[in-house]
Amino acid sequence: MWEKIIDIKEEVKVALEFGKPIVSLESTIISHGMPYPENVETAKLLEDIIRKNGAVPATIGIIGGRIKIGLEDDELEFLAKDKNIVKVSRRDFPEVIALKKSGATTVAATMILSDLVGIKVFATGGIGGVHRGYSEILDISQDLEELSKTNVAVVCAGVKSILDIKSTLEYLETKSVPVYIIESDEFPAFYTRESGIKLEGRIDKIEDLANIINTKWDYGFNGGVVVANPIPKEFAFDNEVIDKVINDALLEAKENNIVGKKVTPFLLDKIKELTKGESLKANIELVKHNSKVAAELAVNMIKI
Ligand code: PSU
Ligand code: MN
Repeated sequence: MWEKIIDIKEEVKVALEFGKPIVSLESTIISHGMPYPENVETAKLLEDIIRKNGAVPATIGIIGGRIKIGLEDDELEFLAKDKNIVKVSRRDFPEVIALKKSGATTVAATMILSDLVGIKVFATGGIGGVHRGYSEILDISQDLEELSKTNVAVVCAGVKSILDIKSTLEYLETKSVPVYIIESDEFPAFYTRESGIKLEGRIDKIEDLANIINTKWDYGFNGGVVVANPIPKEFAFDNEVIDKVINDALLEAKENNIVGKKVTPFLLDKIKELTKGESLKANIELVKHNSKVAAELAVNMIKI
């Protein structure tokens, strides 16, 4: 069924055919995570970084009900600019396909499509998770459910403290999702290298990580892998500064009764506003770094 609605960009098609390393990228970060024109500039930059590091980039999105594995420049521009792009996670696929809508794929949706065509490594900024106050309002991202069953390694800068990071990590453990951290003993919190949570799973050699992930899937241990890559020191925020900003953003979301899939984009936008754009700069730098590490991982997974 899927073949009927999927278009694979030539560069990606050739890479798949010849077993070359490929890294996928999501589009929610473009449509709902960053403002124009920084979003489209960043999207193109990430593709270049992946190419420079020996892999082929595949930015994934949905245009008029068709699944695009690798977006052309005009399609990227459209997803970056148009105001009616649907934020697509697992449950939204039938609607956008049937009604021929255009959609930006979340971490969950990008994992589904990556796996479908055989892409094993995916780079993004941050994954969704268990929201703060979940005991009152049960807000848990579909990203976590997807990580529990879909064979894709997601390179991210950890989890933002708009979320309950501890509960997110417990949930991942419950769902048997391995978490690895690049060159650190502490799980990173997106804008900062620290979250106060020390974990096992430190990786100092990317070959080791590639070996572990290949082994996981070779032996049938299905499901995703979280690769947490701390933001480079020079771009990291001060813990106290970002904590205050996030608390203010959370308060505003509550006051404005923001619910469902609008919560995360609302908070990201508020954080950007409250940091006067500094958060956007950090966001761009960390996702650049993640793209580089993801390309290295994809290259090593093929070498072994
Ligand atoms: N976290 C970020 N930036 C993002 C997202 C999350 O720091 O852009 C996006 C990703 O696409 C992620 C989605 O998959 O939000 C999660 O949304 P929700 O919390 O509604 O599941
Ligand atoms: Mn949610």
